[in-house]
Amino acid sequence: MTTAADYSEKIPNNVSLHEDRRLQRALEAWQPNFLTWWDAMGPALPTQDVYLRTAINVGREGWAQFGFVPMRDYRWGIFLAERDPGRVVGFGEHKGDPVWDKVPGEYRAELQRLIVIQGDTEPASVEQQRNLGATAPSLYDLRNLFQVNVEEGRHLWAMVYLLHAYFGREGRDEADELLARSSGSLESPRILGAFNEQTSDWLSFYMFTYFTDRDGKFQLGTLKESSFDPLSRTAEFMLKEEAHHMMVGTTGIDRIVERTARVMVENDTDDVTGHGAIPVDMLQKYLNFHYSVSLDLFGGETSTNVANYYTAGLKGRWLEDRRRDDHKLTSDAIMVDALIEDAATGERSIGQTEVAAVTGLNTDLRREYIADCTGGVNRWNKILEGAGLPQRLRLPHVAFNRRVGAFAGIEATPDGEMLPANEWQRREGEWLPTDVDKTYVRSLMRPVHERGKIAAWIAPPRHGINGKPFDYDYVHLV
Ligand code: BYC
Repeated sequence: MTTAADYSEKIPNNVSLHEDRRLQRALEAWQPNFLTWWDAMGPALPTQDVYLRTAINVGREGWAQFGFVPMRDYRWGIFLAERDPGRVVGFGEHKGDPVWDKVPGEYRAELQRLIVIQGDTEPASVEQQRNLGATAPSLYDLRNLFQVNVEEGRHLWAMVYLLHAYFGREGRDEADELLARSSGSLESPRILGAFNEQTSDWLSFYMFTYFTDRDGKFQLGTLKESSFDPLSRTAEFMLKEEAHHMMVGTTGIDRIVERTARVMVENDTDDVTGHGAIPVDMLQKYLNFHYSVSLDLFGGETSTNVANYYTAGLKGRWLEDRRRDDHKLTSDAIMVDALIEDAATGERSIGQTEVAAVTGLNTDLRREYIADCTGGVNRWNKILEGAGLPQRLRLPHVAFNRRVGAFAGIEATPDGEMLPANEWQRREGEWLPTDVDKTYVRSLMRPVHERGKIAAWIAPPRHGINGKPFDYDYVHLV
């Protein structure tokens, strides 16, 4: 069972940290490094305090409390979901065995790698969002940005705890490295592609929290299935916080589409740039970008890594226990997206090919993700439809703008037609944000830090946070 959350300690936790003095000391030694990183790479806008949610326990009810907190004093804690003492391995070759409380020697390297990759994304996103506070469209949005930032910080703590507690000296070194790499750095970049991209405006922020945080949801969902129980319990609790991040993205884009639609109708024009709103075709380009770089985060369509992770019981499938098969997949097959070469002519085309189910598991997860993303697009299209407009947003083809996996070496249109490189270069600006688009979006990013006010390119939210109204003083600036 979990112990009650101990909030009196330097590092709030529900893992009885005080019982392991060595671990406690190691984490307390890492804490000032974390704060130094936070000061240098975290939110740049100076604030007095922010109306924030802080995780305090893991129960179904009352797991978090709300209140004004100076961000630097946020209580970043270590919380694992309650232990299920009867839990058994749900998939792979150890299916049915009791889950592991320690790291099995033979899987040490793989588990460490998964935890490091997960951990690396958390500070990366904080770095990417560092300067957004200066151009927030409202205090409500500013508060949500900071909420996301502090919780990504907590997710970093979650992974650092696992590295310190279960991976010895190497784990401690990796925890240090998590603070040493930085997003976009040439010498020492973040591990995964999307986490080195810039998030320099709020449209990108909402697209990121919709599409990239959603990769987080699905990856954490697979880690929640892990036979390494501490990882599973950590991921389970992180998913709770993650839901808010996706709400920020979903409703953020809702509100932009709503504003655009309104300006289009009121002025009877598609070109809303003269009215300070963001045109639908520009929204589509930002969507295309964030969606395609997020598809890359699922790795190759076929992967021996993922096959090994699954067979060993380290990383499961999305909602593993709802799958109606033997959860071992030793003789199953799956169709995956692929570049097919015609044996006779050598001509290549976008198609599908059959592979062993275990090697196709990145595709399986990516498809779950795509289905989930469709939900957002349908929502935004309902807003356009409700306004009586014919425009619609859509997800581009899986081969569009890919840098990882089967389609990394080709170019394709959003409709999935292959293009020669020179044609792609000529037409890329039709589908991805151009410098002109980016300059326009950035020109809209003027701070609105007055209580109850909102920028002209986005509609106000329907609800405030924790029952508070939109015009609440969510952030006290210095
Ligand atoms: N960029 O076998 P392959 C989140 C590497 S987001 C650069 O095809 P695999 C969050 C790969 O590492 C969730 N490199 O793929 C969101 C491998 O390198 P090694 C983050 C890439 O291993 C918002 C090689 O290419 N969590 O939480 O089956 C805000 C061959 O790879 C990329 C996780 O991802 C890329 N896009 O799958 C805050 C979970 N893709 O090992 C937070 C942990 C692949 O040969 N990670 N590579 O040197 C994993 O499960 C897997 O490592 C991946 C890749 C899904 C990322």
